[in-house]
Amino acid sequence: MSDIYEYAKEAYAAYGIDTDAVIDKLSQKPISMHCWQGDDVMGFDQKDNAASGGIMTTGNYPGRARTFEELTADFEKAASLIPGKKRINLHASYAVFNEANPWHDRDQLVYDDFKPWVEWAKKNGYGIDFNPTLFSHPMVNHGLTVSSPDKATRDFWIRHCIACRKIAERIGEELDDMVLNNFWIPDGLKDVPTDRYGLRENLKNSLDEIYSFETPHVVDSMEQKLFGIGVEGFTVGNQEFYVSYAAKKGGNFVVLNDLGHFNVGEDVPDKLSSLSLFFPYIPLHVTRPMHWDSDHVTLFNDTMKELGEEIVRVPGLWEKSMIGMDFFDAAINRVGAWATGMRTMEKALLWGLLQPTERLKELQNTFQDSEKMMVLEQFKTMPFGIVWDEYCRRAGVPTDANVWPKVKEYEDEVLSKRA
Ligand code: RNT
Ligand code: ZN
Repeated sequence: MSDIYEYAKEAYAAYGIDTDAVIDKLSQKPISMHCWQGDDVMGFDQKDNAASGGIMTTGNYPGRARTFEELTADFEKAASLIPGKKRINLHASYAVFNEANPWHDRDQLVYDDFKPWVEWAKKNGYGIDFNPTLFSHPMVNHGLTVSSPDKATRDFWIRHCIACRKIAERIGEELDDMVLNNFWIPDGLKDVPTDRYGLRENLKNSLDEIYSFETPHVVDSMEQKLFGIGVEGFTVGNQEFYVSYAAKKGGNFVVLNDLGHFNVGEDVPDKLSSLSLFFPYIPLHVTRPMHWDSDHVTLFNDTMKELGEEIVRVPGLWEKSMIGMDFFDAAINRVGAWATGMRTMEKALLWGLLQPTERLKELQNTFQDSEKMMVLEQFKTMPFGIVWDEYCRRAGVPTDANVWPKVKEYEDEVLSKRA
């Protein structure tokens, strides 16, 4: 242990914060790393399928993963640069097809299509989360899927969603774990709606059908959005719809908050304490919106610090939060993107753990506002970076200055050789 770490340890100990205990706690909290940063959300099931249906990736940095083998290799490389426990977040579009398991469409997916992922995850000690893929597919009809007025369209996607819940359940059984199965349903209209109710009624009826059977290993979540690309006029699944739906269903039905899916100025960290009073799980998609839901790589900014603070401050939220990342930048090295964004999340949690939480609560509740303000200021310049470095060292991953050299080495040796 370095002298400098001893210095930081003492500095925090003076305020009742045990940095060794903090490091241990943080190393046990899993973060779900999304598979889709590695290949620009293309997936394996459609030919050279740029993301469409409400989302878009921009850039063409060389080295995109094109196969299961490449994507898992890149994921493992990135994981070796990130401290802490990891899960992998999979989309249904990443079914593994080959000669023995020829292509079939999304409404026909079965567990075996994902078996290679499960075996790989077991080998690496990763948990798995799952997502039905209701975008980047020819059956997205006029921007609509399960809420479409067209029955054939609705039925196709209902079959897909049911297949996905069964797959998620089976993954949970195989891993003896809870799997987050998150629905992001892109349905919306390009221009102003004239029948909002009808589409929302379709969505409700479809969800009732999709959720008509029990899946004890699955946390069923729904992800709201303000608007999507090409569907700027109206989104069927807004926050009120999904919060109401999940609350009525009860049990493990919850809403997922994506940091990029709200009005500018609306604050996701602020929402967590409200949801936490009513729901057993609080899933998140952590991303960095720029002007809109642009899904830039997360950086250690004020929103992220506040997120870390809330996850620590809200009673039970450390356990209840299911943190997943959701950024995809095709304009920069993708392994570097994963490493940076995931490390940011770890930093945010460490930031939260290194705040004098109890004291700050006490100060607010006894109206000592001046002191509260000053303590908050003081903690901005505590030796946070030293504890972060020590956490990385104990996890056997590089400190910040040494991440890029490792990424560059992999780029030179592996990524740049991909035609
Ligand atoms: C889109 C949603 C959704 C996707 C992923 C790929 O706006 O955030 O979560 O980004 O499912
Ligand atoms: Zn998301």
